[in-house]
Amino acid sequence: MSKSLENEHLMHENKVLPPANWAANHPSKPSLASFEEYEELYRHSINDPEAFFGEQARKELSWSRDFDLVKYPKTGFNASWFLNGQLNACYNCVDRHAFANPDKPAIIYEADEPNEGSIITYSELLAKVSQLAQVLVSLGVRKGDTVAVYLPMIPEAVITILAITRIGAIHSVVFAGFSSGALRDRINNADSKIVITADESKRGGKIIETKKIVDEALKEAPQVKNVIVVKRTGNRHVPFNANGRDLWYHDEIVKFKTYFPPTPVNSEDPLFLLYTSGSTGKPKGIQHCTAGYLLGALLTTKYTFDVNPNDILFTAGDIGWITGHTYVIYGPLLNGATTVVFEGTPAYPNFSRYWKIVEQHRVTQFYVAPTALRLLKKAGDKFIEGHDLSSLRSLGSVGEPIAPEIWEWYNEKIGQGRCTIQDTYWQTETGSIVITPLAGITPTKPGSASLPFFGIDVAILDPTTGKELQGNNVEGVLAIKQAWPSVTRSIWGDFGRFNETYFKPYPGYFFTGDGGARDKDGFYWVLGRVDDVVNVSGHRLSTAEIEAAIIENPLVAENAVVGYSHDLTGQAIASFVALKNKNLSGTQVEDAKKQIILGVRKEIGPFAAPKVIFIVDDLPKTRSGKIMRRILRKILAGEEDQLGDTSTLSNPPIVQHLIDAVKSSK
Ligand code: 6R9
Repeated sequence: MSKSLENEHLMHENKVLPPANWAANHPSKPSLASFEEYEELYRHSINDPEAFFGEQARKELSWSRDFDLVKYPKTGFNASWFLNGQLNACYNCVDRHAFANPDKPAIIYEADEPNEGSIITYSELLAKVSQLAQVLVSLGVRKGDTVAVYLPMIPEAVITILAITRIGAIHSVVFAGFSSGALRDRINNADSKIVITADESKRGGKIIETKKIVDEALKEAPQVKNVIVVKRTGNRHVPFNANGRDLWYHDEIVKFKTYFPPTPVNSEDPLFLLYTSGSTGKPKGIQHCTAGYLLGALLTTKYTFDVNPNDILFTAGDIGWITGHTYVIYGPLLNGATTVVFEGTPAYPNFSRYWKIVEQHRVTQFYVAPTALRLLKKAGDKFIEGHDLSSLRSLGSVGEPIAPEIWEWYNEKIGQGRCTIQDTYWQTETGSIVITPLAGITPTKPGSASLPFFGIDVAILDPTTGKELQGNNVEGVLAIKQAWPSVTRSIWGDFGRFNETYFKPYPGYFFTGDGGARDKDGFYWVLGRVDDVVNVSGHRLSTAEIEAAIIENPLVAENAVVGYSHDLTGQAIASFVALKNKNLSGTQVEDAKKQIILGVRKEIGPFAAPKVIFIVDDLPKTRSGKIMRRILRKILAGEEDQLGDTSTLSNPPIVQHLIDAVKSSK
């Protein structure tokens, strides 16, 4: 078996132990005492998930009605958790901490411009969410309704999300980097009647015309009744529909008192939707439920990063993605800790920004995507020098594989012998981290996400037969074989597609879409997507969705999009386009390329734009007309001698044509 392992080199890495003095230097008490304690708890969580999670749920969450049963049915993925229990997400994140520690900072807002931020205590947060909750009620929002959120990284984003949950409504956050077209589709798919947004956004010193994008989206979203607009920049020229549709956030909240009781919801009631990309062009509204998701967010934050109530967690991810949901908002607040909400970029005003924030606020846990680390490593270590990073205990990585040399750099330059690295593997669908080393506890290997979290029973499957590969030193696709509390419950409005996507490919397992390996020590390695999902700077993109945007261009006859590896962004997008008119001049072709890029920016967002476009005569297709993207990927990687089986190609000469097209553009 081991002979056929493509990634055998990974299997020889040795373990790195956490720094010897890690526990001794701990300001209070680590969440777990030893690796053996993890192993014992892990075994218990797998052998008796009901006992394990039942106990944790009662201990960690506040319930307005206790649950009768931990899980039903006992087996299979179509399970419900904490049956007949009732609770409120906002109460668990805010009220209980506001009552105990009213003056404790809940949010440290670090604005795009240094020194323009603010601090919001738990009691202030309770007042603000209460006020906004009443605004929503006054506009007719009820339990079970969806509310769209299109906001930059400002405290109002957190307040908004929590206010929505306070009344039992469902938030549907759309990443503020998405274009009007993508926003419109998500608002319509979720049937949201209220949108909460900002006048403008500021990022890296640049202004983004957020409200204008919303207005454009709403031209084709007739069900939207109201838009609540947060004043971020206060630019007086921002379009505002004064005949009742648009409302200024700040004018509305002051109409209401500063306490409003939370609405208890059932454990399984949806908490939020978050759209993500899959193999097809249509984004999926991943639906998470209340109790199971909250428990996953709480436990993973506490044990992965060793977050204690006195800690200050800085997750440098956007609330528009799952990392922001779980580790900017829910995880830290559920634990009663302090969360940093950072509006800017790692490069503004210079490459020291993250380290300045860490130093200034005495951040204890820092969590970011490798793409930012690659950028900072390249910028040079002088941007780290002189910054006091001694408050840090745990450094997290998320969203894409972290290359060993970046891992080493992170560990050495930022960790400085005091921290452990948490390479956390998980997905929008998993709700919270599923494979990770635990801070100060688990030995690590640069590039490996290491071992599963409590309740996560990982399997490596043979991709063709679907058979589970037993033992160590195995490679295949990554799957999970038991339900756990925070796994997604559905795709919004499409339970059929949900089953089809995650449970049909390998019956009996939740299929992640990633390749994976288990090495000689039982450590897991994530080997990238095996479907048509591309990861650009930690953003998850569907090639089908980009292709659909490109085909909208009237000049385009056919196109195929693939990912290729890129130094800075991890992967980048390449698009192969066959134009309808094959006789365009050089400048006309260049114009067409520009238009194609503009089209993608408009339909999806700037982050999805192809990095390179190859204009070709035709695409490699099977006789039944399917595009063979594998051939395009191999040619781009310079592996044209490893194209594999090309006998099904309907147009074999196309291969040389594609090779020439790629070579001539280099
Ligand atoms: C949390 C998040 C999920 C996809 C996932 C995988 C990739 C995430 C990773 C990783 C290697 C890690 N991914 N963490 N790959 N090592 N530590 O990113 O969710 O946006 O849904 O993306 O990201 O390919 O399937 P999401």
